[in-house]
Amino acid sequence: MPGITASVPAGVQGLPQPSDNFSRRFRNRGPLILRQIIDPKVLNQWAQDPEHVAQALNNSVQEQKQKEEGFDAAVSLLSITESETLREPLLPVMVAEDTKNFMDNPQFTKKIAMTAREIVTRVLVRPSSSISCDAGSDIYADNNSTKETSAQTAVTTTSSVCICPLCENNHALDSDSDLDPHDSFIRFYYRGHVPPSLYTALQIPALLDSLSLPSDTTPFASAPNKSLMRIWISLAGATTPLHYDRCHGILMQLVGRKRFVVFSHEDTNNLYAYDSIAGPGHASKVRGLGHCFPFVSSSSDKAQELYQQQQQQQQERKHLDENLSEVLERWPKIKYTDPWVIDLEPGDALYTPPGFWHEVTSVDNSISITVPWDMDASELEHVPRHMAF
Ligand SMILES: O=C(O)CCC(=O)C(=O)O
Repeated sequence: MPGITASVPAGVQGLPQPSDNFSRRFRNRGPLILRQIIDPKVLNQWAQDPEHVAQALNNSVQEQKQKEEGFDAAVSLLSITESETLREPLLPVMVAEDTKNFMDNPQFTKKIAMTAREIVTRVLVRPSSSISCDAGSDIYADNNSTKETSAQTAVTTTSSVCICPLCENNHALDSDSDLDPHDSFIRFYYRGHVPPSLYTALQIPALLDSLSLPSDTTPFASAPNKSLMRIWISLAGATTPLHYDRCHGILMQLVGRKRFVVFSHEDTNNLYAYDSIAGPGHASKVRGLGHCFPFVSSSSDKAQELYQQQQQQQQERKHLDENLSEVLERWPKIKYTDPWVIDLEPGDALYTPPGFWHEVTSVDNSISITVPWDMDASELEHVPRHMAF
């Protein structure tokens, strides 16, 4: 690997082992993986009962709409059939012309409206292919005015054969398309609130209980900030670009796999952060990190399978190295950083401390939820000065 290696943070075994591990390990305030912590019954319901998911989303939207007036004015202008509009509420969904810029910011994404059923069908019932690997063709990194030209570059680049697991079976999104929500190749990301009905449907209190969080320690001594809790529903390949949050967060992975690339706040000076005046606060210009590191492949004791795995790993390696070289060429200071690469499976959870940078890529079609806790006053006193909190 040229110039940079990635490590994996401390892990905590999940159920059924009793665990005060989280409590003990939490003191280092780094990211923590909790493997297979989520109740398999809950997982099954989310992965295999699309009706349950659609219903939970519909209820959550109705509930949220009662709280907020006009959740998105643009929604009414969209070409959704009348019968759909009458029968089901519409959810605001982010679409991006590439897959690497899913930020809730009009500079990076458009909003379209889809019914919960449409979202669930695309994510759970009719799985789509994953993205192409165009790690080097960042289209919005420095200047939005490069958008048109670079989007064309992205499409050209996508025609190459990719081996990275994030890029298998690609269908490129046509950059000239009008981002039609019914286009089966459109890439979308739904990020929704988790109002009380969804909180119940997700059995969040039980999930949190199963994490054995240290209840005498900040932040877990107080209740999570429910207003910031989110459900994340994405197609394979969708990437939330590198950013950091002001809260402690636990992401629970319900459906599909997700890859995190995480950096400590100590790496901030080498992460090409936007300043919050010229661009989105708390975000970096760097893209495509998730495409630079190998995936852990399943082990096998059969000689033929092992041989095939080795061949594939060698090819992957070359491809990943090329991606990394492109990233380093464009953002050379990345080589001074120490990333953690974390691949989450359904049933896993990840704790990310405030101020830790993370880029998140959906390896498969994915559903996750995040539960945030606010920093307390004493933590706020120790926020590094170079970070915009
Ligand atoms: O899952 C994602 O795409 C992003 C999650 C995230 O940014 C977070 O957990 O803070």
